[in-house]
Amino acid sequence: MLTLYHHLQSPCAAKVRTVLTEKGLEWESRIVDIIEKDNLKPEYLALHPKGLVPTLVDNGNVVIDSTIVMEYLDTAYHEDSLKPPTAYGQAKMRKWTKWVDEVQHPNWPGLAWLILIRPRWLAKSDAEIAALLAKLIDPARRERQQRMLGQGFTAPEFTSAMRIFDTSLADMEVALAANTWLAGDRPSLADCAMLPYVASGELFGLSMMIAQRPRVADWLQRFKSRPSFAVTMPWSLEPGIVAEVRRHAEPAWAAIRAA
Ligand SMILES: N[C@@H](CCC(=O)N[C@@H](CS)C(=O)NCC(=O)O)C(=O)O
Repeated sequence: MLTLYHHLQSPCAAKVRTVLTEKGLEWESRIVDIIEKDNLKPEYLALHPKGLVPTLVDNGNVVIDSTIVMEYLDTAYHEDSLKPPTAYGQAKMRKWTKWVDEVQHPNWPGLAWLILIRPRWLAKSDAEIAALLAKLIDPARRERQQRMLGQGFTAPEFTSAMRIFDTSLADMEVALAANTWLAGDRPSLADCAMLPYVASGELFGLSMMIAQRPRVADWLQRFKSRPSFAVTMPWSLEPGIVAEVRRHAEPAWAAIRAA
C-alpha cells in the first residue's frame, strides 16, 4: 500500500501526485497542514526528520525528498516508465529534476509563500506567529519566513523568484523546440517536476510570462488535458480558491506594473 503525506499546495508533493497518477497507481492520501506547521509535530518528524512534505510510505518503507520519491516510484513500479529509454534522454531528464531541486524550488517561496501563506499568517496575532516561527527547525527557513512576512512583495526573495521562474520558462521553451516534452517525445519525470511550478505560476496571474513562450503554453495545455492534472493541482480548479489566490497576488503585479 502506498501512502502519501502531502499538502495540496506544495509543489514538491504535487510532483509526486503527478507521477502516481501518470502511472495509474493507487495511493492513500494523508494531508499534513504545513500552514499550521503540523509537519513539525513529533509524529510527522518521526517519518521525515526535516519536517517537510512530501513523504511516501510504501509497505512500511519511508521515502523522502520529492525527486527521490519520483525516481523510487518509477523504479519500484516500472510499468509505464516515466524515464526516457536512452541514457542521453535520462541525462536530459535529470538536468530538469536537478534544476528544480537546486534552483527552482529553493527560490519558489518568494512567490508561493508570499501569495499562499503570508495572508493567512497576517490574520494571526503576534504571539501566534511567534509560536509558528519558533517551531521551525532550520534557522535559515525561519529567518526567510520572518523577512517575507515583514516585507511582503518588497522582500528580495520576490525578485529572485520572478527571475528564476522566467529563466525556467525560457529554458523550457528551448527544450520544447527540440522535443514534444522536456526530455523526449513522451512525458517524463522532467515534465512532472516542472508542472506544479508552471501551473501555479499561471494561477498566481503570471499567464503573460507563459504566453510569451508558446511552446510552454502548449505544453501546459497538453498537461491540463491529462487526468493527472486534476490530481496534481486540485486546488487550482476550485473557483473560490482561484479568486482568493488572485486577490492575494494582485499587490505584486500592481507593484511590477507601476515600476
Ligand atoms: N527537498 C524537499 C523539499 C520539500 C519542501 O520544501 N517542502 C515544503 C513544501 S513544498 C514544506 O514542507 N514546507 C514546510 C515548512 O516550510 O514548514 C523535497 O523535494 O521534497
